[in-house]
Amino acid sequence: MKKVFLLLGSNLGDRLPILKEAKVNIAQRIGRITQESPYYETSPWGVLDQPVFVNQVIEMETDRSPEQVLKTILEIEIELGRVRYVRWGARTIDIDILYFADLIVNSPHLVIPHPSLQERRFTLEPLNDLIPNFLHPVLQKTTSQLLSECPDIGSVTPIS
Ligand code: PH2
Ligand code: MG
Ligand code: MG
Repeated sequence: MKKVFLLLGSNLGDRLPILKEAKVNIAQRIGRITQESPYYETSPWGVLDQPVFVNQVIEMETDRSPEQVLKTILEIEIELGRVRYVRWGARTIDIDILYFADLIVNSPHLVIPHPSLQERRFTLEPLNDLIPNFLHPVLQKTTSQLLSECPDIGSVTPIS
């Protein structure tokens, strides 16, 4: 079993029910969800003129390969009606692999750890809730170090 960390995001439609539905599918088809961060409302990063996101990081365990997990994630995104019009633009559901245990993957379709993780407060805050001391296998820094060095000033606010 490998520990996998996924970032869930939505900024179109019924954001929270969509994330919950995504987790039901993830648990059924990839593996058990073992920890969840709070939900956060986060200001858009990259393309600023779009609705506010809901983001959450989940920890899960799986015996699948990174490629198998990616394939299933893409299927779940499509089944939940993913629409995406532009890069970094609005979408109903986005599921990204942040870490896959301490594996390093560099293939044309899949890069792990997620290459932008350290630039995004909306990723680092919920990740830091779960694994502040986990060492990024490439950058060799903990989540809390990455968070304290992150220049992103976007807002990340827990939903009560
Ligand atoms: N995802 C993006 C681009 N910008 N901004 C926030 N706040 N949250 C996201 O999940 C997000 C984003 C591309 O996947
Ligand atoms: Mg993404
Ligand atoms: Mg994605």
